[in-house]
Amino acid sequence: MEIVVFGAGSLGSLIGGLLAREHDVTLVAREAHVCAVRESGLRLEGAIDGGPSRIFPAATTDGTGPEADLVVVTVKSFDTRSAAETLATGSVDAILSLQNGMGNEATLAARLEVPVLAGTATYGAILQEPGVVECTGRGEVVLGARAGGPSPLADRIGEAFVAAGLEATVAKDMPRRLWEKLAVNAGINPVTALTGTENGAVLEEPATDLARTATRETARVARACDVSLSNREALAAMVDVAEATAANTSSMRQDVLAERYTEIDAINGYVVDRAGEAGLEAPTNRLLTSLIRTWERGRGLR
Ligand code: KPL
Repeated sequence: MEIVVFGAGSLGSLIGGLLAREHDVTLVAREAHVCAVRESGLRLEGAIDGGPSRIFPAATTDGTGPEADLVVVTVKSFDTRSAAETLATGSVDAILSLQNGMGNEATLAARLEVPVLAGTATYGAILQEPGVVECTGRGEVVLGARAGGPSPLADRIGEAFVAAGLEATVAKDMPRRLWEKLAVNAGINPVTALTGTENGAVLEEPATDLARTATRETARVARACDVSLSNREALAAMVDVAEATAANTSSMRQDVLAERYTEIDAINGYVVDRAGEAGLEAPTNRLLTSLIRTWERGRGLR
């Protein structure tokens, strides 16, 4: 399968690198990373079981006019619209969003005439330096039709992921899966970013209260949006991911460390907005959103 990974930062490089063991992969990434991959290949470190640790996917900074069977979109949620505009210049058969936050698939589908699948990824990944990505926690990719239900296309893509050695599941309940992942990120990401800790810190006192409350609030808002996600299910998912990626630096903490704009609007900010529409309060998500936005404003990022 010809696959383009659009926005190959830490997670995109890990997924793209694993896929490149079996498929013809092109990474669309920043210049330094592209130069390193072209020169010496992509080095995969950490929790990858077996298989070559140095692989040679194609790499480019220019995502215009892509031609592929599949584009895996891994850009930050706030870059989704511009990614869609670039992807519209090419000829691709299917798009899979593997991004944090909500609303990415709708943004892509509104601008593209190809099928857009929804997905979540709970692998922990860090780009150690250009050309080197470390897997800090083996998670899984879940993908499927964005409105839910069966999808032969999702089945084919799921098989392609599994053939490359990725943990991948095809789900018929993607709206619920996306809310569950949102609940995981709402608990882990801002708490680890604000406290400067690894994901495992949300399993311990005192951070655990904050993370659990944000996760529970998210599940409540999901139910108000007609998605069947119990508090227990959301909490179990958050704890599972925090355990599996305990040593990982969450993507939001990576953004804060690099003094970059974060995905707070598409994660906790999204929860606050949907809560407001449903006439609910989500005070912990509101507090976490305000703190991260204040940090962004202080750095001149917002
Ligand atoms: O999605 C993640 C992120 O960091 O954004 C998790 C799964 C929490 C892994 O760190």
